[in-house]
Amino acid sequence: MLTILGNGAIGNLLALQCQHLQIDYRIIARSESPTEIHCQFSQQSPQHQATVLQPVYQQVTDSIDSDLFILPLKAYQIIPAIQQYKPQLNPKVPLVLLHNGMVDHQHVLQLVPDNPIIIATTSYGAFKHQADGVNITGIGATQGGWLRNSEDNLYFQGLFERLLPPCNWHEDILQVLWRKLAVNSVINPLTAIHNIPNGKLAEPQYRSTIMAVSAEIATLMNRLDLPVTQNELVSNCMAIVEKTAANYSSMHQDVQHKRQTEIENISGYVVSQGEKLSVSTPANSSLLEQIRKIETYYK
Ligand code: KPL
Repeated sequence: MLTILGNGAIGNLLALQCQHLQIDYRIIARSESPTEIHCQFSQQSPQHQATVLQPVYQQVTDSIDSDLFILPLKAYQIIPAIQQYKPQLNPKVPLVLLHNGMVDHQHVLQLVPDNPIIIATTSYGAFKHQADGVNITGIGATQGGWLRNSEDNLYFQGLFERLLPPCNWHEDILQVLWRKLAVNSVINPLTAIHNIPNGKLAEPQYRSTIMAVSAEIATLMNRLDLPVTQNELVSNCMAIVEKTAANYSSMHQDVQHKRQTEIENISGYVVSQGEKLSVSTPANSSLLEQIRKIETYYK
């Protein structure tokens, strides 16, 4: 049995996969709990057809004693959620932290000193257009790794990867997370500030910012013993810009809908690491300040 925290777009997508694969699951709803959710796929295939999900919920106060406790949340919700559900969480249950951006891993390890922990990030695209509807816009890949090992990593990996295949497992998940952070540090704030789809970032006026943001992150990564070059980060980022040219980034959508963005866990994380390691990060700081300013307009 799997427990899924929250019925956001990715939470519903996970539940849909469980329904499809006949895997027993429960959702702990954090907002409304509709009895039916209408799921649409932008790219249809025999496995990806419009479907009605009939979600199975558990009470917010029920104990969490399943095979995996999956937290498909915004990065800034991860620590508060662990604090909230810790009292009812069996210390043997592995957590799967599934999010964009970075969270403070030391804090997580302290909060749950016994539970095994997977960190994962996915490039599946999904958004919730209403409480009882979810659009799955992209079938992507998932990257995962262990922050704290379990007694049987392969068993738990096997369970999780059925839900968001293909799933690549990494010995050094930090490398992967930092590389994803570098992509998000460029695409998310720039598309939100300039109100553009991802593909527009290929235009020359954005080049110098992309270079500067990537250079700062490459310096930080090298300080952390995660070898990389600025060029690698820039070409990684431009490959995603091209691949997702027509998409609007998650931060663009958050700003358009006047929702809290993940900027503190993206550019904010880069800047705080810069302060810690005495690496100057003016390009990332400038993006951070611009998004903070946009957020204050709608608060
Ligand atoms: O992860 C993304 C996001 O929108 O948050 C990218 C990779 C930028 C794709 O849009």
